[in-house]
Amino acid sequence: MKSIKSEKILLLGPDKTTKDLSQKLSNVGFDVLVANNTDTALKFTEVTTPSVIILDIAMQSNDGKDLLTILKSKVNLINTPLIALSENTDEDSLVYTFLHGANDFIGLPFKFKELLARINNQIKIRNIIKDLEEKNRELTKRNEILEQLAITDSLTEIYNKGYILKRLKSELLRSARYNEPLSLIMIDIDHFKRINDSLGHIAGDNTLRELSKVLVKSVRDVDIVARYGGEEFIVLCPNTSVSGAAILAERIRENVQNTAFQFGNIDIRLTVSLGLSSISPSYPAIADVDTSKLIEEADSALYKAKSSGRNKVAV
Ligand code: GH3
Ligand code: MG
Ligand code: MG
Ligand code: MG
Repeated sequence: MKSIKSEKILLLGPDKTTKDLSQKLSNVGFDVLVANNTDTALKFTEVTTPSVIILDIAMQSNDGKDLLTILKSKVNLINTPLIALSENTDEDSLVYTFLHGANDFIGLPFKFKELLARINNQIKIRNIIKDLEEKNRELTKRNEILEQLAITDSLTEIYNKGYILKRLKSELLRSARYNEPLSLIMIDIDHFKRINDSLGHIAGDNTLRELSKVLVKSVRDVDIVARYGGEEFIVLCPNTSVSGAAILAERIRENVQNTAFQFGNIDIRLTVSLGLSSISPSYPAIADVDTSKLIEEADSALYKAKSSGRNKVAV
């Protein structure tokens, strides 16, 4: 909790209200700013956000508008409690004051100890709200990080299997809705075991990370790249026909072949095999297509690419 000394009070009202009160508030340690007219009051609120505003509602703005309403509409004062003072303590005046946003009310002439208790109360409430807001911001941030972690592959930092399967489902529905094709490329590194066997798992892991970067660089921003399993990857291509996906797959194949994956001072050379599957909008009842069907078809195409010599694209 802040010490009372650092709490700033903006005291607004005619001289007869503020003169004595400002002295008393200063004496108990508040940092008091006094304004006897609307212009000065509004200028103060531009440059400082007080802990509490005390307003004698006898004070009106130059154009006769209610200063209470003006202050309460200011964004930077949204969390600043306002205590209204008034000689009118009849029921209607009280209701009006609270309806226009006052957080508390005290009749004039005020009793100083009562006012002080009410000020401290408002500061306490404001601090609780501030703490809650801070905690809420932290939780929101933490949730965002957790949500990101839940869909990210920890080794390569691209999307993980869980995410691509979910996304595949939603992209299928989207394709059906907008009458668009959808393609999927399954990628498996050729003879990857040899890299682990000859250079060790660290080299293997490093290569998987570098390969992911090559994949991400090879595709469009709207394509989704994920690690599906150990050294298998999926690229999901919305609004892409089989011929478009074949061009992309071929580009990926070439990019991987032409990349030297550095590990220490060793240049690791790799190739990948790629299997394609595609759904065209003319496909009957595209929305009913099981997501596993696209994966199975890409998988068997990948098997063809492997068995026909690797470093190939197959449909
Ligand atoms: P091919 O695909 O060409 O048939 O041969 P391959 O040697 O790549 O065989 P396979 O696709 O079955 O590859 C599996 C190997 O990938 C086993 C393992 O050594 C390696 N691997 C899988 N996941 C990881 C991983 O997270 N890190 C490392 N370093 N290696 C992995
Ligand atoms: Mg494999
Ligand atoms: Mg294999
Ligand atoms: Mg492999």
